[in-house]
Amino acid sequence: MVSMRDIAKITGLSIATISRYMNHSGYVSEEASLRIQKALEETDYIPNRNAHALLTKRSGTIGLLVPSLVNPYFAYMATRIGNRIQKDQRGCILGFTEDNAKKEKRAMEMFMGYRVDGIIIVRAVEPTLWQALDVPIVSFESHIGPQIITVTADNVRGGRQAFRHLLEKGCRRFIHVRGPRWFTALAERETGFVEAATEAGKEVLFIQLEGDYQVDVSLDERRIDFSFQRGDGVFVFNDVNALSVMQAIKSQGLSVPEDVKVMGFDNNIASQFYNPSLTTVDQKVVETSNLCYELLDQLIADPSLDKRTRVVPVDLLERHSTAGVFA
Ligand code: XLF
Repeated sequence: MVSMRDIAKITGLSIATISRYMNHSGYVSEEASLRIQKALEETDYIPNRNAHALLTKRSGTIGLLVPSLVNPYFAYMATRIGNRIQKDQRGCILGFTEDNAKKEKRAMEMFMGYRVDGIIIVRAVEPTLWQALDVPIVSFESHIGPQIITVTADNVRGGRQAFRHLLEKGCRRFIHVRGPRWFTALAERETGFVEAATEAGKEVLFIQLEGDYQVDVSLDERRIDFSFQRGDGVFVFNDVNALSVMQAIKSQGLSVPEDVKVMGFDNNIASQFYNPSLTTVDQKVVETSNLCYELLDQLIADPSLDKRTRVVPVDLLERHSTAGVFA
């Protein structure tokens, strides 16, 4: 493997100059920079990250913690953020909470052990774990504390849009399938849905699911004990769970959207391929992922960055699962 010494030999410059150039840590003339860059390219030089870390006192790694990769929304988010990390020539340490406080703690200890330069945590279970850490953190959805930036979708607005859509579709009963009560985003979605229903003088019925999808949960285990009727409009807390609901509706001999209209929240990458394709509230995975990474990157450079919550706008996306209007 090509070393810094080899680059010094090829360019006729000192190792100190090469090191200053590579670590952006002092003056290097334009002419020398061009010579070094040419030699690096011609030799396919791979920088030694450990040496760089010692010099800059930064590990060059980011900790990324997601609930799991089973839910396509989080899989997409992790891929997108991971790509940004890689593009900036940083390392990524990926951890999974599966919405479990013990797993979250273990991931936190691993990140701190590796001295990561920053952490992005998606749907933190245990806010107190993160509050006292002396490392830049961006949190998706969970409000950890005033010193930690939260990025979240406009969930209340999304809930309101969902209700208005089902109302326009002539639905007669409004059902909200809600997920675990501690997911902040879900409480907000529910608030928007219920507020809009109350304003329209309509009642909301609830179905409670105890978890989001995890590695060992099958559709069968989440059988939904509820009697659906023709004319129902169902708003499910996220897209992947809308699948179970459509399954339950079909198993009762009803069709979506002819008998029951169903919609989700996310616009995960698979929702367009469900049968029927799923109407949903698009919570902009690309913008959200980019924003999380860019904020963390800025925070690493400048810890005094404004810590206010960033809210990403949402849009209703109409597809086949709510097609037609009930007479
Ligand atoms: O935490 C919420 C629930 O599920 C998150 O935004 C998601 O919608 C992703 O599927």
